[in-house]
Amino acid sequence: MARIMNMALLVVVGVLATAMFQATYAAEYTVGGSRGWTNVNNASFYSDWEEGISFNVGDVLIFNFATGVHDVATVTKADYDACNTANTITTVTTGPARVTLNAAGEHYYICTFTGHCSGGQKINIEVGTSSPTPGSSPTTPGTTTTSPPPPSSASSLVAAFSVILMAISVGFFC
Ligand SMILES: *[C@@H]1O[C@H](CO)[C@@H](O)[C@H](O)[C@H]1NC(C)=O
Ligand SMILES: [Cu+2]
Repeated sequence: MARIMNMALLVVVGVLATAMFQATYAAEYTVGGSRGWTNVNNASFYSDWEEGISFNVGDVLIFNFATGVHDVATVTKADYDACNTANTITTVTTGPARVTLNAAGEHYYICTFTGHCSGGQKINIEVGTSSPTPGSSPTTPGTTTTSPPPPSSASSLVAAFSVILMAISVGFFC
């Protein structure tokens, strides 16, 4: 009887740990890396930054900027191309801003401060339909995990926590 209880506990803890790990496995990306979200005066800076990154639904963009000096506006492709700030769809004025990519497709972001977009403070994010990219680690069907570079400290923490939980539950089992 005690052994069955312990086995049940093992299963529950294992499932919980796995669920926690997957729930927090969406990648977080700080746009522009250490330079953050700023007027870079460089037309290719942000497209260079995102080169090689495969964005998936659920991933989070962190626009790192000081409130009142920049902002993040979602715009159409036409307004992105023209740096038109008159028809923004949504604007986040408080930095740093966390923007969750909750739909596949193209997403266009610009800064609406005068001269910033035309100076290169604009980024076009293409979000894939969460099929694993070639070369990523194999996943079980139905999950959306990939191998994002680099893993955020949060997901590492959860991974470590999961391992500890597993170890504890194995201890119960023996
Ligand atoms: C623009 O940014 C890219 C990426 O950081 C860099 O490689 C390039 O040298 C920059 N160009 C200029 C003109 O600063
Ligand atoms: Cu700006």
